[in-house]
Amino acid sequence: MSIKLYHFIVSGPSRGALLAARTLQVPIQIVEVNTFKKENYKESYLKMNPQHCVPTLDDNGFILWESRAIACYLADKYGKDDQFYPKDLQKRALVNQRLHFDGTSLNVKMRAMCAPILFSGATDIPKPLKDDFNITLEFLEIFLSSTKWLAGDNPTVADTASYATLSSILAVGWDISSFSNIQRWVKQCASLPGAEENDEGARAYGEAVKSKLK
Ligand SMILES: N[C@@H](CCC(=O)N[C@@H](CS)C(=O)NCC(=O)O)C(=O)O
Repeated sequence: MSIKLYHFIVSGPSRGALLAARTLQVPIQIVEVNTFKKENYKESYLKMNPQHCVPTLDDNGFILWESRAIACYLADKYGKDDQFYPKDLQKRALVNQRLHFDGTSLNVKMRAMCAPILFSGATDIPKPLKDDFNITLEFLEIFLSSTKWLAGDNPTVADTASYATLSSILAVGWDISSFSNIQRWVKQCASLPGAEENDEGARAYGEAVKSKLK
């Protein structure tokens, strides 16, 4: 009986799923899949996940990918209480809203800036993309103006996913000095179980991007 996470430490989504597992204290066996070396295209991996992305969870034969779906599944199945992913309909809906904000805005916009540098030979980030990302951060700043964590008084799957994303761009050197709520929240997240491990991967991501910037 083992729960495996096919994981690449450089990948924000992969770190997001692992950070959720660490916060929930779910024992996880990590299987490294280095996407820079195209290990995610091996036949055995494609058989399990034809979408060839990391992370992928194997919970005793139950296979699941999409980092946020993995985090929610782990919280529902292994959470000792329902704080990390509430069962109450409206509390959960708010967590889902913040979680989807990460999945459809924060992370997507960060990738739009960094993927061309990592994979397509770009050497700088176009100003419109930078401006757009800062607008997204303004929303995050507003969310954090009324609550300690993204969706209330305690950390949830929305925080672990968003922190995995934000820590990557912070490691690239993004300036958040004008966002005081985000700064406070980043400090809180840095004390979550598993945050150090996340930050190590974020630094690797940051170095990979910075090494290709002009
Ligand atoms: N929405 C997905 C994104 C997963 C994703 O794109 N992972 C990247 C690494 S950050 C990957 O595996 N890229 C290689 C590929 O898709 O072939 C999630 O949150 O799990």
